[in-house]
Amino acid sequence: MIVDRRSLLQYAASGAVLGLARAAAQITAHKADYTLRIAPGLVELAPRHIVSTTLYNGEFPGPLLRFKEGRRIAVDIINDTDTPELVHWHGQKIPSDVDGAAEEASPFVPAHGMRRIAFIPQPAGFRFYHTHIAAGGDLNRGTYTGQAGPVYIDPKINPGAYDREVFLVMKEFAPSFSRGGDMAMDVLAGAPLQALQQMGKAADDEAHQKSKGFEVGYELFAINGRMLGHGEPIRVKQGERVLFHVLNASATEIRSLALPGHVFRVLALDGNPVPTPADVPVLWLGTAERISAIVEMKHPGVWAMGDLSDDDRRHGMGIVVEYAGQKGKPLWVKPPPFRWDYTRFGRPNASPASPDETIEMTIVKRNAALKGFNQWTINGEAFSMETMKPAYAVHQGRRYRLKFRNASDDIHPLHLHRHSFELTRIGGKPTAGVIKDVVMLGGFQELEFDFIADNPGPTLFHCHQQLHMDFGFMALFNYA
Ligand SMILES: [Cu+2]
Repeated sequence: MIVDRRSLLQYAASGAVLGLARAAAQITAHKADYTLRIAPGLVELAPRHIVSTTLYNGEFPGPLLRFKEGRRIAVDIINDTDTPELVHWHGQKIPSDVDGAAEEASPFVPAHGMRRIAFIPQPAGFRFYHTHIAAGGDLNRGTYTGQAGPVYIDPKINPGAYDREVFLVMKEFAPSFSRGGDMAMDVLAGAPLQALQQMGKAADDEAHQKSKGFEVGYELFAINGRMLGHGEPIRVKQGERVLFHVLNASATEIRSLALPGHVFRVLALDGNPVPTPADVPVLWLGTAERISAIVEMKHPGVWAMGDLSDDDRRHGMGIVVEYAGQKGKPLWVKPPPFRWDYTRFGRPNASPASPDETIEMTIVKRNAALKGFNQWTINGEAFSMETMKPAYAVHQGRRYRLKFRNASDDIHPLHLHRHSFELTRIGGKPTAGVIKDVVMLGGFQELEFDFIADNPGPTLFHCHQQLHMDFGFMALFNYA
């Protein structure tokens, strides 16, 4: 078990010393609204592929938790594993002590212990929960495990312009390390910037290690814990309007999704309604991103809805969509090339409010600098899990613009805890009105988003790629 000094202190304070007796008393006093039990278990991806990993309530994905906006809930988190755990409530505006991140001083759920947390779910929309444990070089920890599940916070008023909802959780299993890996290409709109390419090259030249660091690859791929063709198909009728809530629960990968002969009408990104709903042939999702999109079922057949990567789809990344009365093998048709452009969902011709302050962050990769792993720096500094030193102080009520410059070829799904942000410039284009909590920053590209400091408490910012966050790509904001 790897626990750093500070985690150990928090662990001691939170649970191990006084936790169990008090926790037991809490449980008997009243029942929580929800219980999440963290324990090892099996996932049958297919009859020949049954994997062992850590799960919530013995299933993958973890149970769909439906909350009501603004109505307080209590959750008992029971940890039946040998290591302390953290459940992070991704995309919610809640206090630091229940958010589920050690860097924000949320207490751990002790090994073989429990913790009851309570909070008021907000804002409405598609969120999720997942472990926030650093994995480092251990592929049996963190988001490499099966610890992820969807949350839907029902708004007070639901427009309901659809016939039914289907939740899809995309996730890989059986990870292993390799030297280098394939980078997703042609995913995002915008072009690489020369100045950033030169900066990246300078960092490469400076590196002691000439080889690239380790990357993670996977053997098995699944939607809702089933490989393509091995789960129940999504059974539809002609004319039906199906609202898909798609979550990329990958630890490290960018995913795509297409349904041959159909288009997705994107209504919400990361659970937040977009100003301009638009039709797209393909969904692209960085790690931890969510998309809510309606598909009008008007092309009868039996289809493979799946990832554009032939290799990943053949190893399971897909699900069958079957029209009533149709039979046969599911058909896959490759869609034409399509680059993801967040600005198409923004307010047309709108300029965002101006910020009170702008913070610039330049991201550099140090090849294989940490025992074969790449190290990541923001403005020359890698985040230290030892000191957890805050990098920025923010003032309540102020609007901050974060300007990112990516001097690496990797796409980074940038995530801010406990706050939503508004995209203001991406791929060289200004935009407004797109509210998110994760956004993909393209290789050698720039991106800007604004957030309002309206939820006091330590606030973590990081790349959601597990290898990047574990090896330096994090920063902590404190309220002054
Ligand atoms: Cu990253």
